[in-house]
Parts: sequence; structure tokens; C-alpha cells
Amino acid sequence: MNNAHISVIQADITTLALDAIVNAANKSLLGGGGVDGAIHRAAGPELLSACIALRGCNTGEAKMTSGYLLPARHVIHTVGPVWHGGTHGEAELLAACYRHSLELADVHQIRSIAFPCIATGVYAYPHQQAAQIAVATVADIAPTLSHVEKIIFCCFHAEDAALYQSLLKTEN
Ligand code: AR6
Repeated sequence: MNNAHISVIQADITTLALDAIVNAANKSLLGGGGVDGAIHRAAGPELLSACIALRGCNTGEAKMTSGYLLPARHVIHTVGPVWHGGTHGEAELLAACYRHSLELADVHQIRSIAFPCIATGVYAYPHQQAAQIAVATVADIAPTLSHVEKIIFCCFHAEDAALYQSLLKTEN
């Protein structure tokens, strides 16, 4: 057990040299737009071959590959819920993405990891609600992890970064 440090940055997640970055993928794991597209472009074609071998991923679950040409050593692929108004288990599924990604990272002795704002782009999850779930879930699980020391919320947009900053202040 350790006390992982949780922080927020505004950045392109594909530029981060960490043990792992998290990808907001879809169930096929075969790539797409948004952060998924950016990660596949930066990692190169070997990432797609590795993802094909994983044979998909359920919503709320997580699977890991190497980072190939990325500065990050590994990619943890998770599948967020498509927003259908909030009454279709979206909150539980989004929390499961963060929980399963961190548990998988810990099993692989990953020490540093960054998350994008899962499901808030193409999948249309409201940003404020998604950020609340992300911060609460990560803060809840962090103390139970043995190896993960550094958890970063990597926001692409300044508005998201501000949201996370204010939520982390209330959490501490
Ligand atoms: N670095 C960090 N964050 C980013 C980057 C980047 N380079 N690019 C976008 N974001 P989205 P989803 C942010 O749409 O909603 C894909 O097609 C973006 O601002 O990437 O989970 C998949 O294949 C937003 O806050 O993922 C799926 O089909 C966040 O990443 C589907 O989209 C997530 O937006 C998944 O949708």
C-alpha cells in the first residue's frame, strides 16, 4: 500500500513519457477518432496488430499493450460508456474504467499513469459529472494500490483541467 500522488495537467497524452497512458477506446479496440486515433497514430501500426490480438474489450473493462513508438511504455485500453441520459448505468461503467485501469496497472507494477477524460468526447458524457466520477474513483482506489505512485489526469482542454483542479482541491 502507498499513497499515490494525483495531479492534473493540460497536454496531449501521446507526448507523455510515463509507464502507461490510458486510451479511451471502443469495444472493437481497432482504433477510431479522438484520443484513440491520436494514440494509434503516434504508436504506429504495431499497436493495431497488438489490439487485434486482444479481440475486443467490454465497456468498463481494461486491457494492456505495449506503447510501441509512444514515449509511454504501455497503453491501457479501456472502453467508456456511451452517454444515454445517465439512467443506463453510465456512472458505474465509467467508474469501472478508472478502477479496472488502475488495478491492471498495479498488477503490472506500473508506477506512473495518465488518464484522458474518458467518454467525454465522442461518447458525450457530461464533463462535470465525468470529472466527479474520475476524481472520486481514483481517490478511492489510490490508497489500495501497491505499485502505482503517480496518477495524472491529462486534460486536452483548459476547461477540463480547471474542473479537475477544483475537484481535487475539495478531495484533499
Ligand atoms: N490527449 C489527451 N486527451 C485527448 C486527446 C489527446 N491527444 N485527444 C482528445 N482528447 P474521445 P470517448 C480528449 O472522443 O468520448 C473514439 O473514436 C477529448 O478532449 O477521444 O471515450 C474511440 O475509438 C475528450 O475530453 O473518447 C471511440 O469510438 C477525451 O479525450 C470513441 O471515440 C475523450 O474523448 C470513444 O469516445
